Amino acid sequence: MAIERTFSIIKPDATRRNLTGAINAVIEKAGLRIVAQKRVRMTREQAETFYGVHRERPFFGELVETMTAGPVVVQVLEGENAIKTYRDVMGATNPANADAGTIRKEFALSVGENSAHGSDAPETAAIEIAQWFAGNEIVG
Ligand code: 3AN
Repeated sequence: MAIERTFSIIKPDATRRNLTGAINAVIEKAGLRIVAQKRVRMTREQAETFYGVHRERPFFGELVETMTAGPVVVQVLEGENAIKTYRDVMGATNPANADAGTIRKEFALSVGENSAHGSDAPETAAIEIAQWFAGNEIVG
């Protein structure tokens, strides 16, 4: 399996509760390397662009509100099979359905405030990484 990169967001519900380090510990324990990271405040426009694929979904407004409610930590994670590995480490979208030990089971508040985002495919990972990081900000 080739080394892959994925894009991660530690969401406002988690930064608000001072969980960045705890989530990073889960990420690193899973064998993923944090090769880029910065704390930013998403603008409404950035959140709408980022989640554009969900624009027609009934929860889109709530999603944009939630993602702009406080600071986020955007990250690039690197490792073998990083996209699937991180999806497994995050757990199910709804924390009620997430497995024990996953980020969402341990930390998420609800399906809307579910603490972490991870890319779902190589194509989206590339687009999401490019939205938030310049090439020289990623140091593998
Ligand atoms: P995932 O982040 O697990 O890939 P998606 O892509 O289906 O899940 O949804 C993107 C984000 O939209 C979720 N992380 C969550 O914050 C939010 N979301 C998804 N479904 C709902 C819902 N039913 N109600 C509120 N927010 C939702």
